[in-house]
Amino acid sequence: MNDSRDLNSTTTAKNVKKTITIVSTAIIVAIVSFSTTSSSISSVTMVLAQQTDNNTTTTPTPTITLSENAVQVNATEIKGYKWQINGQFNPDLRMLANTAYTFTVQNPTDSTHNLIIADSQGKNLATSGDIQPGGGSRILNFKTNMTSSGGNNMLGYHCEYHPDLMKGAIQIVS
Ligand SMILES: [Cu+2]
Repeated sequence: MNDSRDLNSTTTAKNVKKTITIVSTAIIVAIVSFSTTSSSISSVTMVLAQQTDNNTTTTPTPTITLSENAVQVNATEIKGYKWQINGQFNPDLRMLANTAYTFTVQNPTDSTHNLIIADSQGKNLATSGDIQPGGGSRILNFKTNMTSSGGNNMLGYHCEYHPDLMKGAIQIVS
């Protein structure tokens, strides 16, 4: 019994070794074929950088393009208050020029929030008004202008009551 078990484990060990060799070779081949263009190299570098970030506490800010007029926004409380927009936490937004957006803002948290879109000088352009805690909901309507108007295509959003926690940048793109 012992002998056959040893034989089995030796065979298994050999198979594992063989599999590892095959996988390593496949990875090397993949890296070599990725390295043939410079854009592939930078994407590999980006993946490596992201993995480094995951090992620390830093999470890169997601950027999403709002290609639909209707946008769902939720106030959330996970390690502090954050806006959740189309499923992402405090994302930077790309909004299309000359487009009317309707933000539906819901607040299931235990604190009042207020979604504000402001220009780069901090001037409020649109506000949802106070959204009551425990399930309150408000609509914020906002129509973007041309990207070139006054060179002011960088905007931002935040909460009036938690401006350092619930915020993100907005870029108007054509
Ligand atoms: Cu808030």
